Amino acid sequence: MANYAIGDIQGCYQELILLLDKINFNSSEDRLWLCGDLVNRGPDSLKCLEFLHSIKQNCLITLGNHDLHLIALAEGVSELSKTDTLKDLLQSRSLDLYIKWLKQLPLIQADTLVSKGIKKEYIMTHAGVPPHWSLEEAKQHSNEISKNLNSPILSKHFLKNMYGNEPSSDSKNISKDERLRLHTNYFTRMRFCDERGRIELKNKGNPANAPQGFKPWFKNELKIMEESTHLLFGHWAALKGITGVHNITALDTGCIWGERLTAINLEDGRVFSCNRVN
Ligand SMILES: [Mn+2]
Repeated sequence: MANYAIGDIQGCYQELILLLDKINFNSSEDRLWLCGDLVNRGPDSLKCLEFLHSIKQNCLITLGNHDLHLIALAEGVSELSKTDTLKDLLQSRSLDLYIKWLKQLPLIQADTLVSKGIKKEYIMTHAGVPPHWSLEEAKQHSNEISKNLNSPILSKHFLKNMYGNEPSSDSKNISKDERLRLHTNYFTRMRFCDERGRIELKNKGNPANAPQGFKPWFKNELKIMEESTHLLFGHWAALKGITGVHNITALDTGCIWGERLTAINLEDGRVFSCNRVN
């Protein structure tokens, strides 16, 4: 059995299939860690979900911002933007099945694996983990989001409320709606933050051009990191897979932007890539 971590797929179905072929993916024993943004912007979101749903027993998945946006569209609380490529998926007869499945996925995944002979705790989120959260706290915050997302009474309100960049930091004084929006932003949209977890969501570019007072989130001292911890995340294509931190791995290598889709074997560290087709 092998564990492979794969970056933002975003509807790049052809590249996903070519990549799985490259790693000799075996659905009877291998496991895929998918950091989210399974859909949108790319050409084949429907095919991606059909396929991933069919191998869901082999997948550990965390939700990304585009997956949450798809859920909001399906629930009728948001509207398609010009850059969304989700029309055929939203018209699919199987939409309800896929939305039900996606809603149950967490914002954080963690498991212990033996990598190069050493036991490691792998932790994955879509965008990152803010500096002031332990693993236990992050799991609680993920559970709170899931509970709201899966509640027939609270779901629509949660989805409508999740859009927006404020508040920018955690405090005991923020309301439940503000807390859920901030925590969803931490898990699924964060790039730059300061050492106390204040986020800046407007800047999407090169990590070297951090806005004043902010760093890439993974350059802060992180409460979640212990000696055997290894973090995995996607979302930030401009990093080109490079964090400069040995136990934090960026998985998004910009397939959607004409670059490539990447899989990393978590047991031996080998990296496999498939270039964007056409
Ligand atoms: Mn994303």
